[in-house]
Amino acid sequence: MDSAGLDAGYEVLSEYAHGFMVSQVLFAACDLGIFDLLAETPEPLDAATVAARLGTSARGTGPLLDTCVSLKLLTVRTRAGVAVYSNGPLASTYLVSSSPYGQRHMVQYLGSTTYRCWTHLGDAVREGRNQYHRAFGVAADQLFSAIYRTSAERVCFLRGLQEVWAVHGRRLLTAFDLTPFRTVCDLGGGSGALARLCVSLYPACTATVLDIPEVVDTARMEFSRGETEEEEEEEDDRVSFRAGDFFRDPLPEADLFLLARVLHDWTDARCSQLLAGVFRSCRAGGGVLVIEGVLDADGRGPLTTQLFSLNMLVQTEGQERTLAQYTQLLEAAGFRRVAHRHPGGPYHAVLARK
Ligand code: SAM
Ligand code: ASE
Repeated sequence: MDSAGLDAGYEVLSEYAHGFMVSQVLFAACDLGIFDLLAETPEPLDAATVAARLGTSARGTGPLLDTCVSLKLLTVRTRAGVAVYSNGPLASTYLVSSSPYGQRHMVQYLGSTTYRCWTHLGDAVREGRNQYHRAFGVAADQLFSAIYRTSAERVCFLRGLQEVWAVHGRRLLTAFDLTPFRTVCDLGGGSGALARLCVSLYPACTATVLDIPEVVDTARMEFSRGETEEEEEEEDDRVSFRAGDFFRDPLPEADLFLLARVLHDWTDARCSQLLAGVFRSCRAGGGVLVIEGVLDADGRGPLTTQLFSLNMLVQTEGQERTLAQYTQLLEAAGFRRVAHRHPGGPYHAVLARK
């Protein structure tokens, strides 16, 4: 290799080896409240003011702000010879708490729980199992007992997971015309955010969110909107919660079952068990809509989905799958006419009919 080739290789290596630092800058800036502070103040702020308002050091704050500028999270200009900072469009849209598209809780979850599990990626690959025991000292024989170690952790997970639907939910739920399906059951529907979006997009439909009892309690207490606006109340009226175990309890009858980021938590055997139950409770002519990241046919991309699949290794019992793998699971359960849409973004929609 010539020296230019060596240098290019070194650059790529260096980017990979230091990639975690980029993540940590994002995590720290969110945690410290930099984006919220800059959103609250009408004027851009200099580093000394940011440090004073957040109670952080001058030595750390300036470099962190300037690094955020290089990452295009913040913008900087000079006012009376002093650098002043404000949020860039990316931060204003996705990192400010008050934004309807805010992703802060997911960033927080990735920076705490997920990051700690990833410190043990090598062990996970060696052993072929998730790393809750090493990372948190908790047994993981019941996966969601490990995921929901404390009520704070449960709220953090559910809050984080629902945020993506504000960005990608609409295009996934309209990738197929779901108008014919009047009763929808969102299995493992968590906070109920996707079910609420579904009834708002399809005014004739009602939805039941089935999840484990602690999640249903949390969803009712922390995520019911309690707004007074009529339209939202009416939407809330069309979403109900039901506590249960989707592996053991009879499922409610429905025209359409939603399975969003549920199958990827589980082994093929568990997925087959779940889909068999879904098939039994699905009305004739009904269907199941699977929303997941989907790997390329050869499993070698896209990179983001491959990383999500490694995340399933360190955090769950499952994996991300190809369309052929989802088709096989669905058809083995009795479903047919498997159709696929990728409206853009990290997730795909796979609709199969009974
Ligand atoms: N569907 C939501 C989404 O995509 O935002 C949440 C997905 S989350 C990764 C998986 C969900 O399955 C959690 O809400 C979890 O509580 C639920 N779950 C796990 N095991 C379950 C079981 N045995 N019965 C019912 N729900 C379960
Ligand atoms: C799960 C989804 C997630 C289980 C653990 C999880 C996510 C983060 N941790 O079903 C959201 C998806 N993002 C990634 C990186 O997998």
